[in-house]
Amino acid sequence: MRIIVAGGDGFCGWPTALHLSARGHEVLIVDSLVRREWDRELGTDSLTDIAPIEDRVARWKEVSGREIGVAIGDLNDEEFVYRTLDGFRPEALVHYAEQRSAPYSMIDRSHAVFTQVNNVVGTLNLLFAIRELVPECHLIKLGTMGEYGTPNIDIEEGYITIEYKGRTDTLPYPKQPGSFYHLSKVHDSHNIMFACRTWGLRATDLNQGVVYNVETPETASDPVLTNRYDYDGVFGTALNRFIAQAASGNRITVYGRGGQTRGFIDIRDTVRCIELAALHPAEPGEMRVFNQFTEQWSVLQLGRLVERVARELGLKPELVHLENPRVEKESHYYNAANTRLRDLGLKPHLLTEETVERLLLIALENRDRIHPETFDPRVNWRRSRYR
Ligand code: NAD
Ligand code: USQ
Repeated sequence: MRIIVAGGDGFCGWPTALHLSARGHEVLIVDSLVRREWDRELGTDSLTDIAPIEDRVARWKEVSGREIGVAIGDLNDEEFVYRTLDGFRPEALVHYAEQRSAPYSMIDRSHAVFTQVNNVVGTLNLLFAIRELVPECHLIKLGTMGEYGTPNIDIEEGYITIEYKGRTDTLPYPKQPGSFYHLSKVHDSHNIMFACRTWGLRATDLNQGVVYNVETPETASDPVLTNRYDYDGVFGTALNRFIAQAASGNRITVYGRGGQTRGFIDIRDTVRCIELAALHPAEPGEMRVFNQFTEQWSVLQLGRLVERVARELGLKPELVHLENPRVEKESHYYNAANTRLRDLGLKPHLLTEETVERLLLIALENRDRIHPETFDPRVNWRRSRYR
């Protein structure tokens, strides 16, 4: 299959491009490399030393004999988008290429506006280009579990059947996102649903949970293929961040009471989910929604798990409850469906102490690269400015 991986230089996109290439698909990475610029803007860096994209694909060709194409450009540049889709004629397009940090979107007005324009306009450009150039192409779009928020009822996969005043309908599940970033994903979902309904496009919206771990068999096969690992207060996410904190002798920062419960997924399952979605495309006119996570954890449970495994390795982690910089429920009901990807054949890697230990060892190996001053949360949802 000819597959574009938009955002293929990023944390999820790079291992996905390798996974698909290793399985014989013809892959084109599309990326503006803007994520590397945000590191410079924030004074942050990947825990792991990541090679430039040109070196990455050159080494992949040496170790695998397979070629991955690269098109550097911005999805907000419509001419670039049209030219790229016209040249490659994708059968599937995996869309990861967005600003994905909730704190980054909450820094101030300009970061909120940038996030929504970057994400919503990029997706709109793809929808129009697909309609005009490759209407059969299956759009595989990364959404987020955070679109749903934390309602006091079970979360379904995208749609809910409601009986109201004697009538019944299946409608989009209500959305209560918790940041301007998460809102951008809701706006994307609406635009994609409209494009499928109106133009007959086919799309799968993958509402992914928080991704942890860093390696896949392909990224671990050579140092130049190493994947990105974010740990800072803006781009770092719950489990990976706690690991870097514990390994470097810094505090494990649970925000508030820590009862915030989310869906989590191992990066090795992320790449497999994308492949499963590509191999089983949506029908024309259909926007399918799959909840892409494998298990639920509260952040306090994760913090305690990291603390325990770190102690077994002889480290002296300290778990603290910080005043929550976000506005979110810290104790709530959470029960989300996630059967559709399993029905397609996903066999989850559930979180084990061995995985936590392996991640702690990776963090210890890269300890010199950690900038402790970037751990503290510097973005506050209430004040909306960066300090
Ligand atoms: P990332 O920031 O590591 O990668 C995103 C990539 O997209 C970067 O390489 C960046 O340069 C590129 N990009 C951004 N805007 C672009 C644009 N306008 N044009 C071209 N390229 C652009 O993010 P990630 O962690 O790999 O996440 C990938 C996707 O998965 C995102 O859409 C995110 O919302 C979603 N997601 C991520 C997680 C997670 O825990 N990491 C969880 C759920 C959903
Ligand atoms: N949290 C802490 N301590 C920390 C960091 C986070 O307690 O040091 C808490 C947050 O307050 C939140 C939870 O952990 O309650 C998750 O935060 P996160 O930063 O790990 O994840 P989030 O902001 O939700 O965003 C990440 C990705 C985003 C993706 C989302 C999936 O950055 O791209 O969409 O996970 S989901 O959470 O399902 O929406």
